[in-house]
Amino acid sequence: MIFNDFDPKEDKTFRLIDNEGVVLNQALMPDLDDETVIKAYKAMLFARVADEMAVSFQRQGRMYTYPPNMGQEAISVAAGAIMRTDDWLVPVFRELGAWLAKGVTLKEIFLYYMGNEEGSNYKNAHHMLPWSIPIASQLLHAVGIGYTIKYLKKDEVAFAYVGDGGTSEGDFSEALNFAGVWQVPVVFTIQNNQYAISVPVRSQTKSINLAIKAYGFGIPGIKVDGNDFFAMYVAYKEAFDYARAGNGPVLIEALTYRKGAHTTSDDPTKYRNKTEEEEWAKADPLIRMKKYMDQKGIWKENEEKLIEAYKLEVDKQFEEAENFTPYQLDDVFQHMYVEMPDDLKRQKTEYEQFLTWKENRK
Ligand SMILES: Cc1ncc(C[n+]2csc(CCOP(=O)(O)OP(=O)(O)O)c2C)c(N)n1
Ligand SMILES: [Mg+2]
Repeated sequence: MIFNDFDPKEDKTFRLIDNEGVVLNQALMPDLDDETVIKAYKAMLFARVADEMAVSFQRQGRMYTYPPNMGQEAISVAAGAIMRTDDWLVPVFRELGAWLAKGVTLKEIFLYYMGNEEGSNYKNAHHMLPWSIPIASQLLHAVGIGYTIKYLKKDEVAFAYVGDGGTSEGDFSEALNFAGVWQVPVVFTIQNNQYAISVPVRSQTKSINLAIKAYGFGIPGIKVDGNDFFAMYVAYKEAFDYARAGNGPVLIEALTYRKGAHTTSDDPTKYRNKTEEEEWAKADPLIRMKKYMDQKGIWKENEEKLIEAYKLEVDKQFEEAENFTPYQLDDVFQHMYVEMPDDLKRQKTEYEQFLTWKENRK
């Protein structure tokens, strides 16, 4: 098991291709046919294009905010390649590849960032939780889901995400502790993109890495090069098989870099420098995979044409979101509880009175 060979105590990183796309360990490479590799690259490319356009839509004032995924595509695309329809995705907000693999549409994602609750009413995605804004709270939900899967003896696994910053939250420790105690089928991924908004990971913890935290909870942990699709794929496959077989949870630290801003309201030039960005740019997951495919001679597509087609698709879905029915007042109040509690009813009435007052004032 690679989890045994790459011990976080020794600060080892599991990596299969280098920045030039050269295979470092042929014996551990996943047995994927060319078609699957190409499909994964295309999924990363589509996510990159969608991401860049989302930032531009927001800059045009057509969407309130957006958290770019740029640079982190290999992680969630690899998860998407492993996850089955019945497996659960418990996301944060930077796993676009897995969202799309689950069947969430860009239109729904855009609707959410336009402030429309319908964006979280996924029409095609099965076993998928919505955005989690309170950092790390989603991990407890994932453990609850894992507990239920185990209790009902379902053949499912939950994939749960958190950022490096999220590991400092109490919810992170509570969730991993109970996951370990109950031996639930949850694959936890820490997307270590080096920053929590402006706070660098070295200020986040004194641990030598984040994967080592698994030791404290008695579960396997591994640090993986998160910009290496193949390494992420292999780590996910092992973690998935392990959890599914009833052995309990695993923790993967995926080492990556957030190329863009935290969200469109953030300016990373205030807290990080060009040299660092340029260093990480060499490890871009798309460039590495492309170099790998070029060396194998399996990439025959016209990438510019492909990007043009992707742009048209993104544009189409954005327009659909823009032309969607404006959100209804009820949407703000109705989704949290099966029956609306009294305090929410009061707030709703107050808000309706406010709107009437505003209308009459004109
Ligand atoms: C409980 C809580 N505290 C603070 C925030 C504000 N906040 C939003 S994202 C973020 C940083 C998260 O960093 P990290 O976990 O590394 O994830 P990343 O954004 O880098 O993907 C913070 C502090 C929040 N949403 N929830
Ligand atoms: Mg982070």
